[in-house]
Amino acid sequence: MATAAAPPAPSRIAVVTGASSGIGAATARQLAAAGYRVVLTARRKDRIEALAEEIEAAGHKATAYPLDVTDREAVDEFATAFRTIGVLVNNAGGALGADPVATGDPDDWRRMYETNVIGTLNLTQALLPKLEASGDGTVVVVSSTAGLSTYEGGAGYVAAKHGEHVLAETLRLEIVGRPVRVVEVAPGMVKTDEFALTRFAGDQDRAAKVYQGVAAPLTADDVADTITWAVTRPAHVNIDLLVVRPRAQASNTKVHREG
Ligand code: 8X3
Repeated sequence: MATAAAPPAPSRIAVVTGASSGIGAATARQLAAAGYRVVLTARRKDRIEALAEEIEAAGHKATAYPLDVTDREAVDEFATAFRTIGVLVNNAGGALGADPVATGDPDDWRRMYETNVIGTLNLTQALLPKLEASGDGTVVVVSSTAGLSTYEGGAGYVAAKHGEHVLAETLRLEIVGRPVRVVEVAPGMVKTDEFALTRFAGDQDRAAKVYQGVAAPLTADDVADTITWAVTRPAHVNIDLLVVRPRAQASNTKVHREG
């Protein structure tokens, strides 16, 4: 029988990137409820401050720190605020466009690589010494099922998410023997307020079509739940990779739609 995970010591800090909405915000709420002092980072200061207030009002610990994960200088400065960190959740990122390879915008591809891969690299490099200093750290990479197989119109995003997947797999090899786990959570179809809308530059109709007829796409809370579960396993248990999809989605290209 697995040993129950001990609740984290009150000083344990969990840093969540992209905490202003969706999976990041839900993860911050759930990790705070699990006993972590959460540090919310995102570019949108007002959003993370409001969320930190909400979490504090619920009796948990939260602080907001505005941060652009692609700004390495700012990330290094952020890292100086901590002596040790228990958990880093690399969630910031997202998709831009769904054009075929033949016509995709190279700038979208670059931006996706920057936010998803370099953003994760920046935070992981800057905080790894702090995670190690905690004696039991966890790096979570929130990738995607797009990091494991491709689909038409997805190449720019798929390439970036494959990059994140490779980062997680390689880091796990490189730091084995040190007290830091590397966990990858790869969600499939998750209906959040912003993911599809951002992908389609605010086009509500195109965004709505992503989920059309799907009885129950995953919610941000479903994914936050899997992240929190993985993080709160006993320290010797490393959940390498969790693939999470709604029941209606058998693969990136096989989705059951009603009507
Ligand atoms: C989101 C999954 O199918 O839109 O990461 O690429 S998908």
